[in-house]
Amino acid sequence: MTRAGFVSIIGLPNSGKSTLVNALSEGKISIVSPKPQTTRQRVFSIVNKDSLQIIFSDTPGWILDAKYPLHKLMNDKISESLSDADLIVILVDGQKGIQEFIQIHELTSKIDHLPKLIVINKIDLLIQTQQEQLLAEIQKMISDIPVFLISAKTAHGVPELMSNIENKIPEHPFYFPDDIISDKPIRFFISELIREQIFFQYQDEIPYSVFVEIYSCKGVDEGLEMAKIEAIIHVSKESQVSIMLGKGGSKIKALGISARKEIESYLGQKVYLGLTVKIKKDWRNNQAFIEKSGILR
Ligand SMILES: Nc1nc2c(ncn2[C@@H]2O[C@H](COP(=O)(O)OP(=O)(O)OP(=O)(O)O)[C@@H](O)[C@H]2O)c(=O)[nH]1
Ligand SMILES: [Mg+2]
Repeated sequence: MTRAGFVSIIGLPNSGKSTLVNALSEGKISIVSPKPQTTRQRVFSIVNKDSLQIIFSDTPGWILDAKYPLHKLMNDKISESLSDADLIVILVDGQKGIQEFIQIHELTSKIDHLPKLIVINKIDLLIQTQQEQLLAEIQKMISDIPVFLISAKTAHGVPELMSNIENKIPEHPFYFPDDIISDKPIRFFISELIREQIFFQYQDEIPYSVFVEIYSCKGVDEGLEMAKIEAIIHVSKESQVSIMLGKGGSKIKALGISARKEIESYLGQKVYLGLTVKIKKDWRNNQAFIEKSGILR
């Protein structure tokens, strides 16, 4: 008999959800950056082990003061991921202390029909007494949910968490063929790798103001010498075009080089990457456009 199930990782922005999904999947599925609100949509990472299939659902961080339609739609993605979950993993940034736990606990306490695990992350940044104190404070508030202390970054505590998750997966036929690792197409991962580099190389509003569209993607196949990928980086206002480009095109050139390297190692082949910058005025406020374009799909 096979077992299969959906596990939703939820938490506030920057708590380490994508890092954890990557650690549990032993591979890179989700992009990670030091800035909050990196993940915009729900990303499945599918782990297959003999007769067991676990589908981890990485979600955007819960945005407490959703300002833009984009933010509201990101919150909707979290609700969507809870609707079909078999298990919820509530991730808390241990460095933020009990306050972050209280916030996420308030948001999730209404969900009482699903099993939950509480995971305190980033314990590599806490000393032993801080870890013990936080654990005690949490256990004082909830007594019926297991609590794990981990570091998604160093993988400390991750194998124990994984085996606990595995034990909670119900008997069910596989939901996906056993040779695929995500529900998203290659184009999605390519656009995410470019967006990840934008998070690393640009400051302030820029990473939040862009979306990356792959409009041409040819020759993606490890057997071929080179893939040719053309991407458009859409910004939301005029002034951001020159910031994206940099003096004499220096910034976009550096972005192209680093994104190409990431894509090459992801695809396992040489890549030509063409980048173009365009304006899609104020797109984050344009709900119809966000829905139609598939940015969150
Ligand atoms: N020291 C330390 N840093 C961590 C750990 N886990 C994640 N981080 C860092 O925390 C930052 C945010 O990690 P992400 O995985 O992008 O967090 P997220 O919850 O997916 O963020 P959003 O998608 O923006 O909601 C990154 O700089 C990570 O490297 C950890 O266990 N220890
Ligand atoms: Mg993320």
